[in-house]
Amino acid sequence: MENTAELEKKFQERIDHGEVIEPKDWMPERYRKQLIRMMSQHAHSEIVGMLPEGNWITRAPSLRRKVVLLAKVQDEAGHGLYIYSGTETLGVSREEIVGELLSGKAKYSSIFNYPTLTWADMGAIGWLVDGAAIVNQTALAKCSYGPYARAMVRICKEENFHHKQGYEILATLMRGNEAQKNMAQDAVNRWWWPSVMMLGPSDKDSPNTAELMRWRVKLHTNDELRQRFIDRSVPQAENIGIKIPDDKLKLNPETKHYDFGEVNWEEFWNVVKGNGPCNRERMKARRDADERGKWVREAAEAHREKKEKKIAA
Ligand code: BYC
Repeated sequence: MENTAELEKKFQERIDHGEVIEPKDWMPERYRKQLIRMMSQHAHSEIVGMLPEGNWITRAPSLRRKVVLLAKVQDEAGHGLYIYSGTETLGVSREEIVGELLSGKAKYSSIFNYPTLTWADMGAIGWLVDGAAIVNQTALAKCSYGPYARAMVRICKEENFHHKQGYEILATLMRGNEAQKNMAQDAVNRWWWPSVMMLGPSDKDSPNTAELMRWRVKLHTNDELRQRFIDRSVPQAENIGIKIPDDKLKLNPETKHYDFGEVNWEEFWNVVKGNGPCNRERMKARRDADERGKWVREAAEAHREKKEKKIAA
């Protein structure tokens, strides 16, 4: 019988050789816990993330826009469900992880605590929020835990569609009249910095990164991904005449990356702690939905019990 230290050593060797860890493989308890934390928070973000955009389905400016937005919001539900299923492979139940969201113990992404004030916000979310998510999730598609990595492959394909539809909304508005251009610019002014923050605290304030990188759950640090997101987004903004609200943004000829201004980390932590503009509203929406769905769960349970009794008889 191998002791824990030997098992941990072998586990780390598997990780270092680029092997994929599957649910029935031995894994350190802390690896399991970290994945449950990260994956469940990711799943919650997908589900809570349906709310800001769901707000505009009934007010989409054309039938085409409504159909596309409906499909996108529905995709987010699907993402949440794959990731919840992936999390369950680690030995926790759906009820447990959803319960942690509803009790306020588990987090979800800070970005979804901002309001969607105009139609242009649908463009800014698709372009910036999905854009930041793709940068993060393309790396997660190569992470060491098989079920999470595989879920990310499909999710990234759908996120690319979301990113393009958002960019197309903004590009269309930027070809419109002054009011439409101003609306697009105003949306980007409001969503840029929260999107930059969404990639997580700066590396010096990120307690989980070192451990997650050692286990190849994270392949890059938060700051590395933030830089990648900014480098990709600036030329896209220039292409359609959008100005990014950062006076310090400048291509550094030496590093070939964009230098950027100071992130307001006080705002970020304030939102993470539950004091953003829409935290209370989002949690209320999820708690109300849970309450409204109770009878369906009870009916399904009663049906299961009846079926089991029939089989046993
Ligand atoms: N918001 O040590 P750190 C989408 C927390 S949805 C809130 O760097 P880690 C979409 C962090 O949890 C896609 N909290 O953590 C859907 C930790 O607290 P705990 C969402 C944040 O795990 C609908 C503490 O701060 N994507 O695409 O190494 C419509 C210290 O942070 C945030 C994911 O969830 C934040 N932004 O790195 C449109 C990706 N950032 O848990 C689009 C999966 C940090 O110790 N997650 N915190 O109490 C990850 O990649 C990583 O967990 C993070 C954080 C980069 C987010």
